[in-house]
Amino acid sequence: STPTSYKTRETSFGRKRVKMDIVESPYVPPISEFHTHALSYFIQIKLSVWCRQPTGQWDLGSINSTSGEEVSVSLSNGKVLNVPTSELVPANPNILDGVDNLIKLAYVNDPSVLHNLRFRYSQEMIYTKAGPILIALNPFKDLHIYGSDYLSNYRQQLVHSPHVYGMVDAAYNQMMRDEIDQSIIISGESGSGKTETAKIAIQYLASLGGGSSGTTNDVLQTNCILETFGNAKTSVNDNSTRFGKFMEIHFSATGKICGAKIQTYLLEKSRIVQVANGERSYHVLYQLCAGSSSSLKERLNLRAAHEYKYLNQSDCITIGGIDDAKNFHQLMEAFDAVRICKEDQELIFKVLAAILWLGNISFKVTDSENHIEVVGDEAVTSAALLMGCTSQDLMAALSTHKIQSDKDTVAKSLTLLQAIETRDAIAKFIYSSLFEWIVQQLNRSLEVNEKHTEKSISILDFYGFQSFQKNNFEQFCINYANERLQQHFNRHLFKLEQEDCESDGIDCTVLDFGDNQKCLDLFEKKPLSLLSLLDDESNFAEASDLTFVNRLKNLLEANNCFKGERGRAFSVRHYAGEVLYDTNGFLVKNRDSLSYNSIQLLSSCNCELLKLFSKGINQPEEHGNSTFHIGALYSQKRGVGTKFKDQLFKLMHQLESTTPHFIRCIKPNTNNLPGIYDKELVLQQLRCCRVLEAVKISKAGFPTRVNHQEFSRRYEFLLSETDIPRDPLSVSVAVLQKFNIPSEMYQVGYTKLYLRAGQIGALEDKRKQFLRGVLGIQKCFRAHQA
Ligand code: AD9
Repeated sequence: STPTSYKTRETSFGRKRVKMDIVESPYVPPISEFHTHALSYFIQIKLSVWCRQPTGQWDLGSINSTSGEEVSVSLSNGKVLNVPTSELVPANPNILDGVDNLIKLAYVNDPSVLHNLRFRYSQEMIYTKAGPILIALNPFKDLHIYGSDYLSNYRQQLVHSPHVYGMVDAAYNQMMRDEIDQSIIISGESGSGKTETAKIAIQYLASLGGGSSGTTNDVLQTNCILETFGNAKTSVNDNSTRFGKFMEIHFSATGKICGAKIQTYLLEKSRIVQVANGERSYHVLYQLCAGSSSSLKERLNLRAAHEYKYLNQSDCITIGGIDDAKNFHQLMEAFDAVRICKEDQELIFKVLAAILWLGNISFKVTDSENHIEVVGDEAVTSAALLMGCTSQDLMAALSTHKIQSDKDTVAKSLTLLQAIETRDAIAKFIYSSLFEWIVQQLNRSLEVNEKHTEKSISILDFYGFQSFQKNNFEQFCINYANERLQQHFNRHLFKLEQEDCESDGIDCTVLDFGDNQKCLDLFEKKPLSLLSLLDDESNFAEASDLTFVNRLKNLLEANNCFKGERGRAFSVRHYAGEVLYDTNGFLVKNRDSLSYNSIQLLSSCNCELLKLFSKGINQPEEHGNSTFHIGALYSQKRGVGTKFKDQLFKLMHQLESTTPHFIRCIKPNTNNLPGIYDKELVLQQLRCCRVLEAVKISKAGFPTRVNHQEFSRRYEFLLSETDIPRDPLSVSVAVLQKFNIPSEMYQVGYTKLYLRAGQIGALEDKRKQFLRGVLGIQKCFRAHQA
């Protein structure tokens, strides 16, 4: 392609207005779509195209001829199809197969990106860059790409292929060089590899920041403890993290780890009392039953896991290849390592055993209205003993509801459903409080020494966007968080890129792929938002999920991200797609409080931990005339949703002050098997994390900037002597033309050449090839002479 004209125009360059020469090249087909007039170009030089089959699958082919909007295509399998142009997108030349950064693709579209990732995956190259993002495909098998040799190769920058090590190394170097905190934001759906990736990142940091202090080991042990208490087997992942985790790792001026801080979000506490078939509750409960010594068992009156209802309800007690007893010993070692004393360990185990026994407490219906009394068996005596209360007090708390009227207190019997809810609410409360308390202890043990800490690298491992057939309160919170994280991502990629270009005076249109502010407003903009209305309704004892959803339908229709659906449902247009939420259980989950009786019980217990936990409760007010309600009446309390929003704001604030690095984990198949690449599944995940858009934005930018003198000095020799122009600017242009760099890949500034990502790499390859050729000729020549 030869440039047809030089156009001089004025543009702002920094603060000065300077004249710039913009090169206009002849026609090159658009990057992602076909227009009819592009087709002839493709026919002319026999370029490949991707053709969408009626099944939705993309096949490779080439265009034979066109007639109007229809095109005749020969597919690679020999078939000839007539399809409308809308079913075609350009394919990349073979030479680009398996590029390590998607921005090196000439054409960025769904099938090309899928093909490239698949090509790499089949060769066990699980990491690929997408502009600044690192894509990590779960290999579902151990690859030999980790460990000390790799650590040191990346450290010494001997290898450059995309890898978590490479990304973390870059973050570390940036931290040391610019003295700016860094963050590594890992996202992806369940089982995609987030937790493993976070561990690989921590492993790298540990290897850098090691040294003599025990802090590095503490950080690793902390991870082990968190996993034991916060991970569980689910139907998709044997070791699924059931909470969001933000770990700040602090470094001293010399770059050694000197402390850490953990924050956790949204622990799935319903798992304690309710486990779906084939899944498990939290690992620690099975480990305790399997691995405790006989004396500990005796002290806790502990049985085998299958004897506890909370554990045996799902018909899944063990996990293939996992030794719970052995892991229990590792847990105790980890506790020792982070200096959680034996007394505290015993307390923790006691509380866990109390939860297990609570779950075994059963009820007997005593009348036709389903009122109950507690069955006074071993479960009650064991739970009461472990909790440090009398069996009578425990039974009373689980079977009656005290109503305080003006004069005296009346105890009313609970129905079966109410009693079960009360028992389960206590168990969930105890476990989640225990989890928080353990996190506090870990933070104390990892304490960041303010005197030594200089800078930090944080790692965020958070649930990815979720859209199931039925979505509940949990998905509501998780997707809201993802909406915030997405905004952070957009801002970083899009706004920064734009600001940069504008201040450099370069004519670059940064693609805007939509702002999700409207959806965030729907969640959080007062007074009429999903979260504020949820809190409002939660404060009415008479409110129900139905009154809640009706208020949403009446008040939020103006926001076009909201849509009222039939019955108790509504849907939200998220950045990653529309999600239907069923409000069933929203109010109870948002209130998340205990009955007055339960709180009284916990605060009267001898067990220090339970007493402590009861102090931190969102106490419902004692109120006359109230009908039974877990949590009774509320005086304008902030619910789980709003508290989570506050936590999230704090997190975003922290992230804003860091330089972010994004890792998107992708699950290539749902069977957790190596070597299987399900294109549809991968595509769906790429869409959820907007990888394509990010690549397009990065491609739209001009990250490489070289002044004409430097550029011409390096590449001039590639031109044949007759066509070397005199001035450096013209040399630059001639080199670009000679190597057919498409005009959309560069802009020629007054002093500098602005190149898109990947272009300099391509020229360097040409340069190397050329030099190799020259060396080869010289060798031949010498051999000949000899
Ligand atoms: V969940 O949201 O916690 O349910 P994650 O964290 O996304 O999920 P996880 O890291 O637990 O997924 O990975 C799931 C499984 O994939 C692991 O147990 C490993 O068996 C497998 N995996 C993930 N990444 C790697 C890897 N880099 N190398 C080998 C891996 N196996």
